[in-house]
Amino acid sequence: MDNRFGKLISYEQNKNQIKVTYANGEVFFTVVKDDIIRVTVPYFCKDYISKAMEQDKSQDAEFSVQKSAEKVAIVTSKLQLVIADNFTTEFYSADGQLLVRDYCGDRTVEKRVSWETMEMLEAEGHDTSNLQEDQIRFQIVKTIEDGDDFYGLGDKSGFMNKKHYEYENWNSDLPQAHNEDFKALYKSVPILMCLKKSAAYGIFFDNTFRSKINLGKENPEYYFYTAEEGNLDYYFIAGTDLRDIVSGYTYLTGTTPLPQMWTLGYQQSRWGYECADDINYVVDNYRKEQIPLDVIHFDIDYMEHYKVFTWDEKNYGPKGELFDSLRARGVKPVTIIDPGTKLEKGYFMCDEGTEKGYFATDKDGDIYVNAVWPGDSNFPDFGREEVRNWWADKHQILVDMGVAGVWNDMNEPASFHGELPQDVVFYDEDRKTTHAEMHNLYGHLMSKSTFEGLKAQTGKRPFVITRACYAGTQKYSTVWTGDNQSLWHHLQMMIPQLCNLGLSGFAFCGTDVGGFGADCTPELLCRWIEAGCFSPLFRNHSAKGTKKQEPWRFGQEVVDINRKYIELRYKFLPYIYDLFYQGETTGLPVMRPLVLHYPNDPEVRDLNSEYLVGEAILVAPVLEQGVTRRMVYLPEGVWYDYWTGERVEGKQYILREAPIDVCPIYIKAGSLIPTYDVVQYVGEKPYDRVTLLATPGEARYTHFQDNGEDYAYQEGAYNLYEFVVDESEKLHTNMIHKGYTPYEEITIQWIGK
Ligand code: MIG
Repeated sequence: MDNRFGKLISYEQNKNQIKVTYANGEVFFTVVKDDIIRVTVPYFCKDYISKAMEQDKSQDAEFSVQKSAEKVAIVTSKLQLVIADNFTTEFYSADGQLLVRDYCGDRTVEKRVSWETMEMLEAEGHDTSNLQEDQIRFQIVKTIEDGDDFYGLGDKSGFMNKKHYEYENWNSDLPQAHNEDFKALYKSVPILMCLKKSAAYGIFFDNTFRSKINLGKENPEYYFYTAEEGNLDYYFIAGTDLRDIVSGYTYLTGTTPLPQMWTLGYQQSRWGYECADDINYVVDNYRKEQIPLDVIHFDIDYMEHYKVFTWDEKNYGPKGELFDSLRARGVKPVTIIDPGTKLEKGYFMCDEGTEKGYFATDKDGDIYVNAVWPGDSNFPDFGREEVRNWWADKHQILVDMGVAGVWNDMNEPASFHGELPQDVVFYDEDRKTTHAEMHNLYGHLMSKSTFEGLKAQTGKRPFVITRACYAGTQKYSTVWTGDNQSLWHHLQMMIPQLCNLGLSGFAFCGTDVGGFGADCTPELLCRWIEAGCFSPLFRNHSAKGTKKQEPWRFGQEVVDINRKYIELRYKFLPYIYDLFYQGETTGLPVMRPLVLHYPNDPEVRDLNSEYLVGEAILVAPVLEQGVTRRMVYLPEGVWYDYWTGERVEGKQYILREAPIDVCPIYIKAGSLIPTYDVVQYVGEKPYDRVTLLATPGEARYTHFQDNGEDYAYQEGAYNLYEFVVDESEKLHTNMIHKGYTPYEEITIQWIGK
């Protein structure tokens, strides 16, 4: 509600859009589909085109509009919206259950401290952002009902349930250890999901300016969302539980596309592999220790003076040579690319970008300069298609050398001499605008450009990893959670952070295994490899100057434990790949919080220490130093201990022994899980046989098989198998679609029998 609007006067319908006229303003309500209504007040730009969506997502949904006594109601088969004076809205489910309504009282803003006090607090190094007056273009305030819990919001730090916390959307590269009181990290994914006692809804706030969301921290009676500029523009998604909300949200912003199979293999990285020998040593050691490895990452060290799209021949040898030799060993090279291009006459990126006017400028039109790794640098204006195409084309240089994927860093954008001023000029296609609007889109648009370049140049499914992004970036890129540290509480944060990213559309996400900053310990690396072995992006990465973090740096026991869990990962690859294949259609993530599948179980609403892989696998890793047994919650149903085959009844807490080499894993009764023989890298041997792990009970499972690399599957070059286990525990196989070389052998292996 907003008092400035005044009395509701009339409404006007134009196809699926209802314009409501108030005494002092207009609001547009668009029925996108039967469970999604968009609400817009075009304060900023009348025909704003969302960057999160690639096209208008409106369907021809049936709905009716009724006006009675100063109220307008929009009714679809799944949702009812009642609109009243002062832009007051109430959303109900189809059966009349209240989902949410606008809060009609005043916000109880706490008294701010004086400027003098503030200065003293700042001088002492305290964070005073809390105490400053908000800059607000608009605000929406909605009620929190008894039993509401909140999820989603991308990569925010802290716990699974976001209730009673406050966040900001402003892509930020903060070097301190990320804690649960951090308001913003690298990504802005403003999809809020509310799970109620027996319903759910989502609100996607599609605004790229700095915005805030306060989920009952100010007052437990309401939550609010504010933005500094832009349109009030949100999509309301109605559903029964979080699955519906994920589905509605990814319907709007897109699902994570099926990746190449090898990108799901194990990856090693470090900032500080300074020459070809460093890289060769690491790769050869993996092979020697017989620990599978698919990818090696090249951090900024590989470039000449950190100039993007160059290669340091002095330390890494002739272009292409090292990459060829890595590929001969089955290892795919991924190189980092930052957006800042060195300001240096004679450097092709600088010359071309300057001449063509591709860089952001200050408000007076001079090319804007700030420092990043190469020193003074310029920032490509990715908001313009021409610039994105130029940048995309440059990837040919990398592809020609043999690069298999690209890792986009520093694209918040981060800068060493303070943040880019708000008024630096960027474009939204041909509309001139500022950093204030484009900041949160910078990583999104850079990833889109990278994705399109790699796709055109290789014909393969691009492997892009980005640090900064916006809603919808999942269509172009996988993400990692940036600079975590080798801290137990960062291992603990991995589960809620990746699960919330997954709910927010990013099925392909991961954290730096072992921690990026600070020094890892043998025990922490073991527990991290165990906890992370089902995380979609599975990469060990660490910072220059910290303790080296490859498994053999910590002794034989750590090597053996790493091998055990990395082999487990390779065994389960076809299952993870199937989850991606299904997710491309459903939007559901690979790594899932239990609350996604057990919405009616109060025990799982705040569960931060366990996760599901699809529906069949439950992982309950040890996340604390020195701990060798843990309490595991199993939700309803029957579960089988993966290691011992023991049958355990669900809906209870159990105590599981978990010495340093054991990560408790449970398989749901009536599951079929495809597995492959362990290889040292994807492509070492043909995947010509599949073993189905089965737990007792009737089961049905659909399995996808293709070449794992390109888009041929979209033309039918794949197999789809339906496996059924009947009540006599006999396996039946149906080929539902045949378009690829089938397996030579399909076997079943029982757990718990
Ligand atoms: O200012 O490229 O998050 O993964 O190793 C640090 C060096 C820049 C930050 C990334 C990290 C990467 C590092 N980068």
